[in-house]
Amino acid sequence: AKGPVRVLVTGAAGQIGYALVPMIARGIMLGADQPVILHMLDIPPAAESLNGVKMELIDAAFPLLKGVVATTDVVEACTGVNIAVMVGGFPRKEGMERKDVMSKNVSIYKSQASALEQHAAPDCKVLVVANPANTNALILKEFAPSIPEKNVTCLTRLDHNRALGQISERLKVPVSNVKNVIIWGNHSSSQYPDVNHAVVETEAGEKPVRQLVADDAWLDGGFITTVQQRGAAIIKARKLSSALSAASAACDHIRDWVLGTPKGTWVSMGVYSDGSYDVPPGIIYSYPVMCENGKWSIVQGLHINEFSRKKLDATANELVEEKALAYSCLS
Ligand code: NAX
Repeated sequence: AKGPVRVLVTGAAGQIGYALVPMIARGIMLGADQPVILHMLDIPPAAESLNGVKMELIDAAFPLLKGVVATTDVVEACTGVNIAVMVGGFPRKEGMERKDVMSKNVSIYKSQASALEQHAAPDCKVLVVANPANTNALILKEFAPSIPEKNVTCLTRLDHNRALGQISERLKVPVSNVKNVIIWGNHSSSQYPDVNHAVVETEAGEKPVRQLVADDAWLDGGFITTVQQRGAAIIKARKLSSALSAASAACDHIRDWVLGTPKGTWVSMGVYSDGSYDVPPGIIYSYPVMCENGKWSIVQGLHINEFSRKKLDATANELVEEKALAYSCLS
């Protein structure tokens, strides 16, 4: 039998945390044969609520769950973790400037970077969910220099799954038959959901999404804005931001990273740019990736047309600006 894997969830008393921890404890993230020990971190005002989540995890009697650490101590939370899902952060409140939110989160991610670097397992894989996700991940990477840069990623899988969902709804095909959409860039409204390489599995083999949809105006217009604005649409409908879909996407991200992507299929992950596709190096940028043996690699050689080029550059520029803003908060 496999030994338990320690999974940290920060912000575990929040809405995404509440949806995510039972998924992890049920084996959705790491597989039905993989025991887990959950480490849950939140801040002191949420300590009582966090303890309530721990009580419910005990009450759910999950067979794979071999232990629960619920704490407000970041060192205790990070000690020995193999996977860290960083959901905790400071939310943007009405009337707050972008710089103020950035400043709060940069200081959280700077200090949690040090705790992870010093106390996590040496091979720890990190997924940042909290916004601004790409830039929080970048700060974490910069302030945890001994964690391999390939181990620090951010979540754009929710956007990727939203894009799959939109194509599935439009074509009335099962979402599992749609693959290889791409989210490029920032997890913000500047992201570029790209279907130029996406396909649908049909009885007659794989067909390009563009050919089946046969509506370029929608694919280059309404489809893109729907995916970009989906988070806002959920808030409008639910009066709360996405939680179950975000939690599910976080599980998909880690599962594919650890257990591998199916042959011929790629997914979107925010990773440290190496300059692929002429994106500036030194930012965390969402790319199409394939995973094997616990490692991701950027899918190379895809043709980028002029329309896409502009969109890849615009979202890269936003990330370069966010990076500068984050550093100005540090000085
Ligand atoms: P909640 O406000 O419900 O939960 C956040 C939790 O983090 C709270 O319990 C809070 O006490 C805790 N927290 C705050 N500071 C902390 C710290 N320093 N250490 C540990 N915990 C801390 O927000 P929720 O709806 O769960 O969303 C969490 C984050 O995910 C937000 O930043 C949100 O913007 C982001 N999202 C990112 C998505 C993505 O695709 N990358 C999509 C969903 C979501 O909007």
